[in-house]
Amino acid sequence: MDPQEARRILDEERERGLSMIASADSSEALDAAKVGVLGRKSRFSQVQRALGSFDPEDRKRLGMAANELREALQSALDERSRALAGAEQARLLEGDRIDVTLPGRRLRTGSLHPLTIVEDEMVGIFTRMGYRVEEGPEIEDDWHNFEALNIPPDHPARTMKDSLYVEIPGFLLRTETSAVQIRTMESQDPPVYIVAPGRTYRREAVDATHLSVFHQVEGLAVDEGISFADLKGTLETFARALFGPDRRVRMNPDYFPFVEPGCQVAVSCFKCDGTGCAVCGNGWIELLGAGMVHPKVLENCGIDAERYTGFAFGIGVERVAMVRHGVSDMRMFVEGDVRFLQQFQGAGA
Ligand code: 2NM
Repeated sequence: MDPQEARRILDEERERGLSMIASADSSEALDAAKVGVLGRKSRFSQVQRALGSFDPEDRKRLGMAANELREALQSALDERSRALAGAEQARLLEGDRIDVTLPGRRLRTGSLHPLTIVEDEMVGIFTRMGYRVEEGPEIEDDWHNFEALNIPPDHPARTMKDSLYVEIPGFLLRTETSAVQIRTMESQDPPVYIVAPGRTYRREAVDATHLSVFHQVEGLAVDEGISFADLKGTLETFARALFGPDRRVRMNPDYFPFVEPGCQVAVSCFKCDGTGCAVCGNGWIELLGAGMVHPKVLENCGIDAERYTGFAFGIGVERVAMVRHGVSDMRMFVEGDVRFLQQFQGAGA
């Protein structure tokens, strides 16, 4: 290569390089253009390598021209690079554009199930009176579910008709939470003041007032000198906490094998105050069963029935929830219809 040719190449490379740089439309294309115009294999580098063979005058002149061209190309590269980066940024911003004035999407919050709300409320009334909460297994054995509760082998509650048996002989789904009270009396000495909330099972046709899976809150107080008057006062306190301070409690004799005497308990109607209306019919709302714990039940649990007496009661959670919230059909609690459940949004929390 002679000086004339070097000069010509530099002139051509200026023209070719600037146009390649100007037409690069991505940072990859720009990188390729840089290699093409200034890289080791470029014609520009060939000129630089040839400089050493020129005489001093030409070497100086063409060396300066080459430097000047490299700087020109480099600044064109830098400028193009900035332009491409700016365009890229603008494109990303356009794609990511958000409207901060749009209203947010409303979160769909869940809520407690109405039965949970009512059960919590019932349990809370008793814990505030000093009762502790006890829980137990939903699969029970014959002893805890029947035998210890003074339900003899030929009692109708024992037959396949009323109970749901599991495949292990001698075990069944508990038909009431009383088994929890038995377990507690077996393992703890009096005084015992407990409530046992939980799920219970009966082999029963489902209708507006019956479910085969339902919930109870049962209570038990065993101490020296516990009387029927204590039972009435306790249930009165419960009824007034749940349905208002003016409620009265009525007790009618009833039979349960595990209590003696036993009674059916009704509360004066919170709507008509006992005169009779659409909510109650005759002024009274039957709510629960109760009684004095049978001495045989105490003895079955190793408690001295000469020294200790006790009362017990069983309350249906579904029944209370229906009365409390004006629900006409018990099946509503288990159908999972969101329109039903939403009406309890925010309650009980
Ligand atoms: C009821 C009615 C009356 C009851 C009795 C007991 C126990 F374990 F102490 F014997 N627990 N629950 C009872 C008494 C339950 O439900 C309607």
